[in-house]
Amino acid sequence: MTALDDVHARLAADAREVLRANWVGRYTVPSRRLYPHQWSWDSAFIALGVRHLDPARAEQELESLLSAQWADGRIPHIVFDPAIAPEAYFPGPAFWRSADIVGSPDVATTGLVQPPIHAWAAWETFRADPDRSRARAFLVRMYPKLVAWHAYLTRCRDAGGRGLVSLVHPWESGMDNSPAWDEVLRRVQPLPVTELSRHDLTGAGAAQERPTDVDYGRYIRLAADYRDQGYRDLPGRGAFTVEDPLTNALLAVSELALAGIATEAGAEAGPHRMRAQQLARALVEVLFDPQARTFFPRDLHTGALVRVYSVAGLAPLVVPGLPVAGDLVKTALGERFGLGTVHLVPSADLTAPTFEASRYWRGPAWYNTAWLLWRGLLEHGELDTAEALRRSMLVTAGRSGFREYVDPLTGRGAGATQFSWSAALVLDLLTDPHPRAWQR
Ligand code: 2M8
Repeated sequence: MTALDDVHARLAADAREVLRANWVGRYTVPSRRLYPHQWSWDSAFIALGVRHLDPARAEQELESLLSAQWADGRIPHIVFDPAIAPEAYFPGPAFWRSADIVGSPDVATTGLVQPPIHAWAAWETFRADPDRSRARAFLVRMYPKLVAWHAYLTRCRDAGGRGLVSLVHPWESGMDNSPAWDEVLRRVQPLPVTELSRHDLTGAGAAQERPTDVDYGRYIRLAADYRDQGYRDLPGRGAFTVEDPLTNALLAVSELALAGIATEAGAEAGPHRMRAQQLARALVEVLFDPQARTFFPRDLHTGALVRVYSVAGLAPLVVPGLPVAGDLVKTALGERFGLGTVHLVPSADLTAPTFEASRYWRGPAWYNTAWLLWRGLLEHGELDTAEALRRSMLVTAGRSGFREYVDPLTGRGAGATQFSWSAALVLDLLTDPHPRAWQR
């Protein structure tokens, strides 16, 4: 064993320990203190790592999330654990009142969604141990639920009428306080701070690393409005209605995964491949800016692109055959993201006045978006750049532990410690450094 093997073996052992400590019997909490329930896209990233340790547990992670699916097909962004005190997370079940909605599950949930990476995670989980997974009919059970999930997004969320999914709340993007949302959020009147019970601000330095009270006032206002309209989508647009490149790119890849899942489940793969192509085409036609060499979100109130760079604009690199992949790689390597010269990849433009190295999604580098970029680079044959990014993730995790995010300039860890998806994705990088591309 070389010294590096040794370091990696220790890192993998530490990652396994985080995932063990955060497992609560049916699912994994993102963080014991800050996020003590089940989160939608967290569980998908967690399954991508846990499949290497215990594929049955990765299946259970996803199945437990999908058992809270609504009758309309949506997968809620948080599934509340009834065993956890209601005041442990704000806004909790009493705010969302999901039980009032016909077609909501027995367990309390939010009514928002998160980026649709679930079919991709289910497919990779299956591939970790196909024989055992087939014996449990995992994909046969998952297939109709995942179809219903994508159908909800396609049927109820195409507010722009161009074949793309739109989001109704910044929390749906997974990148809550991204600078890309600043301009759109300005039309939302924030609730006063006296109406917010923020539990996320306890702990040293937390206020400097989390969204501001004004942001939170707007998040709660938007969520309350959506709740008060019974979580109904079309027709009509709430104050925040945007098409997001990361969400739509993950949906395209998940449709490809669904093609594989369909074949396993005895259904037709063709329609899913076609839908993946339609999404990829619409992404480029509607959200790509050739001058800026990146994707931008679109504000459906103005119909215009929001020309604010963020890592979400690079995420479509995960889509196989993307015709503008070369442009995205150039942007990633350029001064705005500094790929190869910084730790991981920053969530927001390093050169913008809004850049903040330690404040949540306004600059810090996150393991999930770096992992997506890594997969995208591999997909498009950028092997050296991909490997450098993988190494940066491993070295940074080795130094700062499995923090929620890191300062991209110094590698200093911030946010929650023992963060589940950071551990899971590092484990994936260590166990599966040369993942199979879609074509193979
Ligand atoms: C963060 O979002 C939640 C709300 O969903 C929060 O701030 O309380 C985001 O980083 C999101 O992407 C993530 O899924 C969630 C749990 O890790 O935390």
